[in-house]
Amino acid sequence: MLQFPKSFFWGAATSSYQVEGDNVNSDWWEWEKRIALKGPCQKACRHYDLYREDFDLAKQLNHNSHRLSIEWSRLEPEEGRFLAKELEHYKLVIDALKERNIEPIVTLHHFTNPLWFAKIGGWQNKNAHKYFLRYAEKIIELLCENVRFWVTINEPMVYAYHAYILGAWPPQEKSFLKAQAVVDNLALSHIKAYSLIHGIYKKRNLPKPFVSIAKNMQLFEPCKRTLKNNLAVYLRDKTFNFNFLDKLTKHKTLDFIGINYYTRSLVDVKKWYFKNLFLDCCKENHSQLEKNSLGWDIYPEGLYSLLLRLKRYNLPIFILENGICTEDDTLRWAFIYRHLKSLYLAIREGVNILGYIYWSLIDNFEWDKGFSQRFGLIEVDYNTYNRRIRESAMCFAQVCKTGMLNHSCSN
Ligand code: IFM
Repeated sequence: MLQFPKSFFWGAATSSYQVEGDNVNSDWWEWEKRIALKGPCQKACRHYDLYREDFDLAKQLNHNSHRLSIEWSRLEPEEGRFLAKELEHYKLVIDALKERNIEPIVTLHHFTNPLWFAKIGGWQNKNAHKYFLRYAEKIIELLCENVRFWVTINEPMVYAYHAYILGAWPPQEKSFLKAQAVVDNLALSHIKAYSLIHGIYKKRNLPKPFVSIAKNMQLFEPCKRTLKNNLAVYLRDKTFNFNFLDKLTKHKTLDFIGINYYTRSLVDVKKWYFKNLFLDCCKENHSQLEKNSLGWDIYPEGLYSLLLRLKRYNLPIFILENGICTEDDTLRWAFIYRHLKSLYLAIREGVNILGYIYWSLIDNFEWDKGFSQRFGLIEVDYNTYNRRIRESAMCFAQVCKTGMLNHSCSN
């Protein structure tokens, strides 16, 4: 039996576009239509209407915290025009969590943008931070009385990689230079938002908030130990995992470190070109590890070793996402168990961890993969929008209730 700290946060996450439905003023909505994406978002999980029912389920599962995001394109569908109705909606969403004694963790940007913002260059626009801050100010002024945890940007490197290097997400660019500009603008926006948020809380005499980002981290490992592979592992680890955090900590703009962890990445570089050093992955299946339904290696040991390396920042760490898409719910519980064990071992080694948020509370829209991937503790029937609690969710609920981890989960 493994015992976690008493004051641990336990919960699950969602993001607005992936669950709400009908976010018609977002760049993703327009892009899905334009490229005729198979399995477009449409009504998603109808969480916009059903959030109270979903939070009842989270409560029933003993969650004491919940991570969600605000859809910028709903609040500001046209430049500078904020909709009172949508501001009121998010106020009610946060109230609904508070009424259930669930701590809200609020993300300001989770991959999607208002279409008008995308049309003026999105995160490549040198004034991007000004637009972002204007929106951030509105929502922070509105919610500050009820929110302590803010996540400014979700997975900045993942966003830049998919949208500006791989060309898999809107605006489908393939340019390292553009990606770098986007990453710089995201960092600047965080740094400015950090001061903005703290300033608002100070002005209103509220206790200090906790502000961070959600940083996706992967363990990079070489397929074979060659010079090219070793160099690539070093470069990717530095640029993907650490540079962004280094910059924000240098500016003293993180109150904790938010981490999203899913998998490791096997590196196998074919040529000595810049592009290959950063992009080549192991094509032949060298990995013997179990995988999720997207083919990602399940590797809890990677979480442990990254957590120990994060100790050097001397900041508390919050796991803001960790999860598995699978049709096999037994595998889901095994995944959660093994990752929690890694967390426990890291805590024993002196890593200060605030909590663990599973991705995701409910099945949802997995971006360009549509609805086929099932990450949820709760299953969603996309015909009826009925919810069904999975067995793995019940096992996790025991941990949330007792703070104790026991593999043989009996419900
Ligand atoms: O669904 C995504 C989420 O939006 C960001 N983190 C990773 C998840 C699984 O791919």
